[in-house]
Amino acid sequence: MKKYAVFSGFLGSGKTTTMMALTQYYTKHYGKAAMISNDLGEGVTLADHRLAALSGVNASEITDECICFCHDVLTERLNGYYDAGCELVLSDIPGFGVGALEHVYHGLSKDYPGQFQLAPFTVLIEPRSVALLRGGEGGDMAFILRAQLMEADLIVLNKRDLLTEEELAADLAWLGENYPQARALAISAATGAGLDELSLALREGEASMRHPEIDYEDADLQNAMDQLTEYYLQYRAEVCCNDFDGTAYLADMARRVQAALRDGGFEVPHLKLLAWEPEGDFGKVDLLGVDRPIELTRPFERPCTDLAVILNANASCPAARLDEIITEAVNSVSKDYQLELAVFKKEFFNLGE
Ligand SMILES: Nc1nc2c(ncn2[C@@H]2O[C@H](COP(=O)(O)OP(=O)(O)OP(=O)(O)O)[C@@H](O)[C@H]2O)c(=O)[nH]1
Ligand SMILES: [Mg+2]
Repeated sequence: MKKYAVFSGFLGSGKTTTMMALTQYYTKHYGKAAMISNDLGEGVTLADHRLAALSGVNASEITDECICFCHDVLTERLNGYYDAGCELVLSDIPGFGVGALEHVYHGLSKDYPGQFQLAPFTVLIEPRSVALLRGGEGGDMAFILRAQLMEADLIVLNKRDLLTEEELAADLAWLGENYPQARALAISAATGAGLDELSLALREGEASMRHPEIDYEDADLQNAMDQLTEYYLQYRAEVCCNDFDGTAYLADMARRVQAALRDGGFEVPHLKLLAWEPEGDFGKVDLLGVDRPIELTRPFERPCTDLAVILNANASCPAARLDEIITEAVNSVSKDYQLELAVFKKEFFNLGE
């Protein structure tokens, strides 16, 4: 079996966490699996990929380009995995993912007919986004969420650990009524609940290869793209003496960026801060909005002395302003922790350009 599945879904819905959990679950119970993280930064290492690698998952990354537009690179990578015995390969998609069904699934089947078995086109959504849609809220983001769901063959309601049974049933019923073309199921990538159902849905199901009626020129989509800045930073932070609490360091930085973005009237759908010590201990902090609590996704196990840090952000904020905010936060928080910094890579750009 040479099965390939795209995982679309909004920033922070849990695509990477789910791909990591599923790759491991599937490999243990069904057959070898792998995951590919895809994003646009040039010559960068993605926080998502590094997290998967540090966690021991069979993973790789495609950077510089969206897999929508480099089918040769994607095909070569997929074939490499299948040749190595993989049965299922998962990949995500940069930005908002809208259009991935057309560009990746239809594009691949046109350019490389019959080479791969395409699994149901999978869209992840988190409970908070369902609540926004059900409440008729969400601004420009609502258009994107609806367009993503319209592309879905399989809707995966992730983070079910955050819902009561009644809330879960109501959300699934709402998704079923409003997106009847897709099957909806619920999982928690964090606890592992529902991974078997998801494995089987991908293993046994097929892509419908529909052409949903989505207005890709819609002003809300363009507006959201125009506002979104992607930001990549990689640096090394070394303490001058003693050691320090790496988790608190990352959380303080996230808090500082969050406050500055909130004060400026901006939004940050996802800020990722991943750091690791030379011997492999690592920590991760996530921020999913200016009004949401900072998530200590993975605390360090031991005190830190010498960290490699990757910061990736998507924010609705002009690129130059975001750079000022992040640079100020990194410098001032690092100074508080008496850290010497060496920046390796910095890149940021507006997604609409
Ligand atoms: N409570 C809970 N949190 C989760 C779950 N899955 C993911 N998260 C958290 O949600 C945050 C975002 O998860 P990611 O997997 O990075 O989301 P993503 O969709 O890959 O985000 P982008 O790469 O920005 O598109 C992280 O802090 C995760 O730990 C879940 O099942 N339950
Ligand atoms: Mg991700």
